[in-house]
Amino acid sequence: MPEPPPFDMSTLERLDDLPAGADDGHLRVSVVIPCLNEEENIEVCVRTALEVMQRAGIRGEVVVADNNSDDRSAELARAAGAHVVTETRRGYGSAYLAGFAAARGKYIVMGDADLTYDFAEIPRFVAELDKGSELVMGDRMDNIRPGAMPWLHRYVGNPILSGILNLFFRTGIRDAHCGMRALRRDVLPRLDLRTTGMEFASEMVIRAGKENLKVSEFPIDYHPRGGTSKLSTFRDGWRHLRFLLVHSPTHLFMLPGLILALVGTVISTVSLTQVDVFGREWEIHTMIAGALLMIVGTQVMALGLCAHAYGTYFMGEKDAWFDRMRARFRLEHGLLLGGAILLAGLVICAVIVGIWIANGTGELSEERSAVLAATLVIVGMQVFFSSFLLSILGLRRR
Ligand SMILES: Nc1nc2c(ncn2[C@@H]2O[C@H](COP(=O)(O)OP(=O)(O)OP(=O)(O)O)[C@@H](O)[C@H]2O)c(=O)[nH]1
Ligand SMILES: [Mg+2]
Repeated sequence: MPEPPPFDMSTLERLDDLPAGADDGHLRVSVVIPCLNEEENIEVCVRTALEVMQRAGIRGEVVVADNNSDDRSAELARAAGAHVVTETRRGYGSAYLAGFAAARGKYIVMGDADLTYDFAEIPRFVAELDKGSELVMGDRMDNIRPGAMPWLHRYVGNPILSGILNLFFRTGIRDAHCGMRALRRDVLPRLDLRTTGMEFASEMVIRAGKENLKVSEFPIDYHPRGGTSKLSTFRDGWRHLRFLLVHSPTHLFMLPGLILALVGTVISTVSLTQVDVFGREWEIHTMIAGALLMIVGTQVMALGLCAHAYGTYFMGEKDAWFDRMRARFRLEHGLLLGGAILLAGLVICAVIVGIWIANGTGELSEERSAVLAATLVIVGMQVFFSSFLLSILGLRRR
């Protein structure tokens, strides 16, 4: 990024008598910059942002959310004309939440304090918001300058995490981790952002999708960073992945649980019916494997239903699938289903005891039926008691 022309401090429109976060109808843009030990870069970032806005005739401010830097970042940012807020809790998300709380513009433009993003793009982001977008995302993927993004992030981390994000949440956003973006400040209450780390980037995109915000995306350049990176490949990658999983009970529990239970059912049926598969019959060990999968599968699905319930009742999730299920099935349906499965298992147990008695209580070789009976009893009890747990979760729903 070229060194910007000197910025004339007298044109700064800092309205320091306004409380942080208060509305000022005339301030159009707050550029919010999270900053942790960026003394090499912060001054240029702040000056460029202010200068670009001044030139474009945009009445704006720069808010630097300093993450309690150990270096001179805060002092340099202040001297360059930024409003500096300090957030002692570390983390990209924590820094942004503090910066957002202090921002007063109608729009917020976000960008790192590391010279990777070109703040000359600010007016383009503002224009997109003016056209009606509520969240505007930069897309770096086709314009990554040499040395700007490590190979592992470019070809592995980013595509995998963005792919999973779109598979789970269907946002259609190509570069979900881009740090340069813009949004209307009045959508923040709807986004209700909470995460403290790098996963904040994903949270914003997912929440925007769930709230049906009008989102647009356009290509921007991504430059090599000044100073040292604060991103930790595996820790931050895992935080993103973990965030995606815990916000999608369908993909974390329901689909894997369903697949396990179905595969278990097929395997058990093959063993029970003694049909020829791959040129041989499959005996008791196969039956045990099938039973294991059926039990684990139902357990995982039951947990998934509880997770859906919790999300719908207490986290304000809009979950059409769960709502349809709820409209169709009541506690008593679950109890009847669980009871019926349990009863089927007990009947098979009784038959096995009957055979044993008929054989003079001597030798007994009903292993596969016994495993089936045990499986049905376990699954029946799971369904029965999980139905009660689901009902308990709904007692105090909001
Ligand atoms: N990771 C991290 N970044 C923080 C924190 N607090 C503020 N930041 C700022 O958040 C921005 C993003 O961090 P970067 O280190 O640039 O991470 P990145 O953009 O994902 O990775 P790079 O490609 O290396 O720039 C920078 O401006 C940091 O100074 C924090 O606690 N952790
Ligand atoms: Mg960066």
